[in-house]
Amino acid sequence: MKNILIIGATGQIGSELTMKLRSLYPNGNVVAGYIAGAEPKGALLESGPAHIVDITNPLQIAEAVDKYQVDTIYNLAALLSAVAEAKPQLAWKIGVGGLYNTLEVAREKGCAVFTPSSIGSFGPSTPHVKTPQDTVQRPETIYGVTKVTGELLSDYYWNRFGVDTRSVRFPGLISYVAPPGGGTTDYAVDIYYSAVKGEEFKCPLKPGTFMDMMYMPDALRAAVEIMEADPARLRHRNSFNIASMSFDPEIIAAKIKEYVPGFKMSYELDPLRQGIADSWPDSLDDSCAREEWDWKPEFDLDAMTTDMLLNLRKKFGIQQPVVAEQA
Ligand code: AKB
Repeated sequence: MKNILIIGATGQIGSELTMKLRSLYPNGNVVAGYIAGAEPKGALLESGPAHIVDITNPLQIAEAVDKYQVDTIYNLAALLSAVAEAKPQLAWKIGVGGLYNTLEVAREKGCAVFTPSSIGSFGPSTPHVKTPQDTVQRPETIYGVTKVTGELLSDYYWNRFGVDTRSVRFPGLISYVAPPGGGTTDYAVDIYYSAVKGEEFKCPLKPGTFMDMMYMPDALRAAVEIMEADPARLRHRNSFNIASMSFDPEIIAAKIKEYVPGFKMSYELDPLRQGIADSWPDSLDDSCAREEWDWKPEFDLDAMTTDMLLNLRKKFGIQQPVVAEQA
C-alpha cells in the first residue's frame, strides 16, 4: 500500500492531485505537505493529514517521511515560467535545491519520487512541431533550465542509486478549481473566466502562438498512471512527453464563441510571455508515453470547453444558458 507525501499540496496541481489521490488510496495515507502562509483549507484540510514541508528544508521532508512512513513523494514545488524570470535565484533554490533535498531523503529512506517537468524544458533550437521524446533541450528561461536539470538529476538518482524517479512533461494545464499563477500558458485558463463573466478578454499572446495544453483531469491521471506503471516496460523515466491538444489564441477563442456567442477577445501583448511561448514547442509527440505506459488523453478542446464553462458558471453562480431542445 502506498503512503504518499505531496510537497506543494496547496498549489495549482497539488490541491487537485491530493484530492484525487485521496479518492484512490485511504485518505490517511495521503499527506498534504504545505508551507507557512499556504495552509490547506476546506476539504483539503478536513479529508486527510497535513504536515508543514518546506522543500528547501531537508529536515522537514525527512520528518514528514518518517512520521507517516512515506514511500512515494509527489514533488510539486516550483515557480512557474514568467514568475521564475522575475526571481531566478528563488526558482533555482526551489526547483533544483528542493529537488536535490527530496532525492536525498528518498535515497536514504527508500521513496519513489514524481517531479513534473514541462514543455518549458525545450528551447528555440528544439524541433517545434511534434517535438520528439528525445531531442535537443537548450531552454533559455530559468524555468526551463531548472526543469532540464531536474530531469537529469532524477535520472542520475535512478541510475546511480536506484531511486524510483518518474516524470511527465506537462503542457499548459487548464482547470476551473485552483487558478494558476505566473505561467506563460495561463491565458488559456483566464480566457474562460472572462467568457463566463461576460468580460472582454485581453490576450497577452499574439495569434499563431501554438502551445500544447491539457485539461487538469487528464494531467492528474497521467501523474498517477506513470507512478503505477510497470517498471519493466519503462525505457524512459525523466521525463515523458504527454499531449492532448495544441491551439493558438484564435482557435480557443473561436471554440468558446461556439458556446458563448457574445464573447470578445482583443490583444494586449506581454513581451515576456510572448518571448517564452515563442521558444517552446507548438506540439509534442507523446508516442513513447503511449507505448511504454499506455498514456491516452480523454479531453479534447471541445470536451474541455464545455466542462470548463459548465463548472465555472456553477462556481460563480451564473445561470447556465438554456439549450433549445432538438425536434
Ligand atoms: C507555465 O506556463 O509556466 C507552465 C508550464 C507550461 O510549465 N504552465
